[in-house]
Amino acid sequence: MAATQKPKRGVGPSAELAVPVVLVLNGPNLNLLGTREPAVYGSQTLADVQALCEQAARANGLQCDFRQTNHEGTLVDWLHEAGRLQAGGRLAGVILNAGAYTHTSVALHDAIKGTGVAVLELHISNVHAREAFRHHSYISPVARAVMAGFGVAGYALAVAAVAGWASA
Ligand code: CA2
Repeated sequence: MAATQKPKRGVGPSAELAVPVVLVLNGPNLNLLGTREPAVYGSQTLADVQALCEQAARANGLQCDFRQTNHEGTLVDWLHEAGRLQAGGRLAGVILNAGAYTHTSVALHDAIKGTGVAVLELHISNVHAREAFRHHSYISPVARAVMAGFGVAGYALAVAAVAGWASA
């Protein structure tokens, strides 16, 4: 390959390494999706949402890394990991549904600010149409974008939006 040629994405032995990653992080209780409160969160399970994200990622030329935890510190660690991916030029962006930590966590705010990671804050429900305690987010001031109220279909829309960041 001539020095002026750019390596082609998706070609060659390290092709998978060259595909930008969309990291989809889910916080507490989202493992319960599809089991209760279908009027608020729909009837699809988290496994269904993962399949949706993986399909959207493939369609948009991204590699999807989909995770869920009930632990705040684990989300902080994963944001730090995202920061290292971003520094290595491998991260398209993070889709973060921090669940109830959205409304409580200074630690998540600091992790996003401290790493400079590009975060799309996502909520399945329209948090602004719900209880007052869900109206404030510690994530929004440090997020690049915010989406709420599209149901689980919002995850696929979010993956497409993050793909736009990667190619911008
Ligand atoms: O709308 C969202 O995506 C939320 O982030 C979901 C969180 C909630 O605390 C936020 O205010 C808004 C809760 C996730 C819990 O999901 C469940 C799903 C089914 C059954 C029980 C909980």
